[in-house]
Amino acid sequence: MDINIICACTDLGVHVDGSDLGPLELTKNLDIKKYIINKENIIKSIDKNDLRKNEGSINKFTKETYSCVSNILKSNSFPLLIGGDHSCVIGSALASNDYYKNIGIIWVDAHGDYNTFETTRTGNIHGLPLAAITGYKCDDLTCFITNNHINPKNCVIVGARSIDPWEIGNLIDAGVTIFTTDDVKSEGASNIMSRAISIASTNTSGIHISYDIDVIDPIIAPGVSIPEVNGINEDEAYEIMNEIIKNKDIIKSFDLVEFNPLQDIDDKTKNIALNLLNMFINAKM
Ligand SMILES: [Mn+2]
Repeated sequence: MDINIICACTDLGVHVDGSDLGPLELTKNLDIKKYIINKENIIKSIDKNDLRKNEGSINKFTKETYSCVSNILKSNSFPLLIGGDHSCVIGSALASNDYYKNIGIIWVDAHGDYNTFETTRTGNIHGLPLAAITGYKCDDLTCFITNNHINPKNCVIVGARSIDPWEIGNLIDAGVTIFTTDDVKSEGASNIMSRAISIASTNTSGIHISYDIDVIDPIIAPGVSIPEVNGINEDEAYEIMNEIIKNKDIIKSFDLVEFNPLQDIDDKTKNIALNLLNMFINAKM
């Protein structure tokens, strides 16, 4: 299948700078049709009391990614979005859900990304996208593109180890399945991923994968904006990808996000991200 890459160059969803530089850094040597979406040129809000940081610009960005991914799907190509902070995938996941009608989602991430404007303490919108995508109290981030959301019962988080106490209530209330980093370590990455795929694919037309590179331990992958200690190791990161590849026919769209070149050390994170990307591209093409 023909793959099209969307470079989602934004860091407006987090107070740390640099994830907007990730997409071009990762794709500069890739000979694949590429669309580049740049963040609006604004002075980023880092005001502690602003609990809706850069909301207007993020919504503009979402509109652009939504229409870009929709067009790629209509042309029968596969959308591979490279972020950017995790706020950049609202448009890609919902475009895929609208095109295929009813998909599931697997969120590989150290974080839950399931805050709302009521529960967020930082106002960083990269902590809200999964709630928005599954229609949990974040209509302001999605209503201007679609009224359809992904069913939270078909939503699985893999590798979580940093979920805010007020965020966990949202996740339980919505009915999202959570596999923690400890689950991955005790049951094995392949097993957990295969269970995740089974939950996300039940009564759906396919799966959207959102792979946040901060799921990996920051000692081996320091190049992220919000690192969380005690993450999965490199082998586990590839095992997760291999399980995705095994099920590639039901994977309808894919994001790889949160690589931050300004935080990277000796290209450690970049090299792992490139390995993951190449594994997927080679399998899917
Ligand atoms: Mn994330």
